[in-house]
Formats: sequence, structure tokens, C-alpha cells
Amino acid sequence: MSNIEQTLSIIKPDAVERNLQDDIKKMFTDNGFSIKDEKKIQISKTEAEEFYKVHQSKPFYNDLCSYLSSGPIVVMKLEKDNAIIANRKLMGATDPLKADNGTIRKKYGISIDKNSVHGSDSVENAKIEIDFFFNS
Ligand code: IDP
Ligand code: MG
Repeated sequence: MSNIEQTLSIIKPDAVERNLQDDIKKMFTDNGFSIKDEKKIQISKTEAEEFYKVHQSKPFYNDLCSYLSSGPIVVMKLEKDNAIIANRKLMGATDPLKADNGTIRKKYGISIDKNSVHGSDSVENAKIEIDFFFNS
């Protein structure tokens, strides 16, 4: 049975800075995702704090929010069968050193903080994150 889902992907500042957005978008489309909506933006630190508020108790929260707001990002609404888990798989582990071959983070990630992409981790968060960028 098919289970079409939408998920939010962000191409983070380290990847946009290296002009990798077309290569990363191709990895998505080659893997069966359709890009239903996308925009290149730069968010404020306050917006990054709101976006990442689930991490507010983590020691890396402040650096994470500074980083996400440090330069342009590309946000995309991706659609595919079981998109949320499929995107997590294609992204690879949070730490690029631990990411499997063939994943975006293995190929392009620089470090655990500059890991090139974000992807929603659940159906509930995908809805919240898509609304955050596209339905506000
Ligand atoms: P995810 O992006 O794979 O879902 P999360 O645990 O949700 O990983 O963390 C969000 C982001 O916070 C990560 O993508 C990474 O950029 C950053 N991060 C996670 N853990 C660490 C850490 O231990 N040190 C620095 N940054 C981290
Ligand atoms: Mg996460």
C-alpha cells in the first residue's frame, strides 16, 4: 500500500556556501522525491531558535541557531512514498563520519554541526516544519 508523505528538507549554509544545492537536489530527485515547493532564504537567529526549539536544552543549541541563521539556506517540501524515513535514510547519520556510503552527509557533510542537510524526523514534526516555512 502506498503511503505518500511530505517532509521538510533544508540545505544548510555550509552546502549553499559551496554551491551544492543542485547536486543535493539531484540526489533527491534521483531517489524518487519530488520537490513540491522550494525557496532560498536567510532566516534570523530568532527564527532559528523557534525552528530548533526541541533542542533548546542541548549544549549546542546556541551554536546551532547561530549557524542555521549564518547564511542562505534552501528549504524544500519533498514528497515521496514514506518520505520522512526515506529522507532520513538518504541524509545519513547526523555525524558525517558515521554516515553510510551513498548518503548526502557522507558525500558532502563537513562535521556534526556542518552536516549539509536537515530532515524532519516524524510525521508530526514534518507538518510543523512545513508550516513553519511554507504556510505562514
Ligand atoms: P539530525 O539533524 O540528524 O536530525 P539532531 O539530533 O536533530 O540531528 O540535531 C540537530 C542538528 O544539531 C544536527 O543536524 C547537527 O547540525 C546539530 N548537532 C547535533 N548533535 C550535535 C553535537 O553533538 N554537537 C554539535 N552539533 C550537533
Ligand atoms: Mg533532528
